Amino acid sequence: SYKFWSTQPVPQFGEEEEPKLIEEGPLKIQEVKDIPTEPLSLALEQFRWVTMDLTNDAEMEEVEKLLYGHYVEDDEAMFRFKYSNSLLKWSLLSPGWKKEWHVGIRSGNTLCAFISAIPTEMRVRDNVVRSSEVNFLCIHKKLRGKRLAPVLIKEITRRINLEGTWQAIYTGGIVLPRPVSTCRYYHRALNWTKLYEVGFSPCPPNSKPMYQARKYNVSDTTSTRGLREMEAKDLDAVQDLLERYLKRFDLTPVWDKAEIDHWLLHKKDAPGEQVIWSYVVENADGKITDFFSFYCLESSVIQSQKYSAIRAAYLFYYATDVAFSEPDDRSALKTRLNALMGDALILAKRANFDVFNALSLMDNSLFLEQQKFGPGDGQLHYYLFNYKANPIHGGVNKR
Ligand code: YNC
Ligand code: MG
Repeated sequence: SYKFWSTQPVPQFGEEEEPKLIEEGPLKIQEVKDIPTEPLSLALEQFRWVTMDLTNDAEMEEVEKLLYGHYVEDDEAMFRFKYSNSLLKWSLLSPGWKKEWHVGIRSGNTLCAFISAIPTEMRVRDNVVRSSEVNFLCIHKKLRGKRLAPVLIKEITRRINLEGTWQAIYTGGIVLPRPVSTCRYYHRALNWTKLYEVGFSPCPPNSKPMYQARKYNVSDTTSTRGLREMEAKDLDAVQDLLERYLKRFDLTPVWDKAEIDHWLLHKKDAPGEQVIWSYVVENADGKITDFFSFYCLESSVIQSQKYSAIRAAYLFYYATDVAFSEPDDRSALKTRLNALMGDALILAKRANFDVFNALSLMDNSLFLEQQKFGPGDGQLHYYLFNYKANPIHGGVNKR
């Protein structure tokens, strides 16, 4: 019943779902010379393809506005992701970004649909795969249900293929053929009263708002000795630590120095709002033993007199040496991660976040409960395009 997705090089439901191990790799092999050099035709006359120049403030603002009004909402349509200008720059102008991969459709002069990709290298178990990360698929609410999404997806596929890239990774809240991994969102209130007032956090029947607010109190000061903001001088140490830590997982990005710099290091002199918060732990010998990071993604509160947005911190990458010094000791790792994440909550609270979000991936199960995260209703499915792989438990992060 997936009219479009059944025609695409992705694993279909029903095939090879038995627990036997399959050989991993591409589903379909193609060559650049066979890829059309002209865009797909847009059946409807008023529509035309545009390549967005996101280094141009006015064009970036158009994308921001489209997403602001029409991007992802929760099931009850209470909240909608609100990507800031700086968050979009961080997400879409990452090292190696290509203008051709920022694709829009205009109707007259109005931007009414968008899809994007950035280049990235991913490791699926033992294979490092040149690939793209597709994100920000968005169609104006008035143009929904007209089969425009498949057209956007085919067009971005063509543009990615023209660069000799044949694989993609993408995520979504809906079920499509066929997730390689599925995670759940967890939320940790930092400003419980506000979350309650906007309808995000219910008050359990056996509790009272006052008790709930107290339950989610965090202390003012962090407790990990040697914890400080990450700086440019830490790039090598963080890259080395993260690379070793990520080897423990089956689906991860492979980042070079420029990507570590881009994705993790906040530039104090950069204009706009801060997007990424990264911290390291430096021990007495000057060695970096741990690091963690989170980024800021607000959600518009669609109906509220009092608040227009929720400020959410999303746990991003982290790593700790404890995983190697005590490789078989889950309890040592658990203790350390709880100390680090307890401090992350304090720092996020200090930076005025209302809630701290994390997914059920990496080693997060070791601290979610202890740090008072609760499961949300949202699931996040991970998909690979043109790559068959055995099911994966706990891998990448997304933005
Ligand atoms: C979705 N999120 O199943 P079938 S996530 C992929 N991802 O096809 P129409 C989706 N496909 O079932 P509408 C999808 N949502 O017939 C729907 N589809 O096979 C499929 N929402 O098209 C759907 N952003 O145009 C169906 O649907 C077909 O008008 C129906 O538009 C959908 O960015 C959408 O949630 C999502 O703006 C654009 O509802 C619209 O409803 C919307 O009739 C709010 O489309 C915002 C929203 C999605 C966020 C994201 C990741 C996107 C990944 C796309 C797939 C990339 C594949 C890899 C390509 C590169 C390959 C290489 C190399
Ligand atoms: Mg449509």
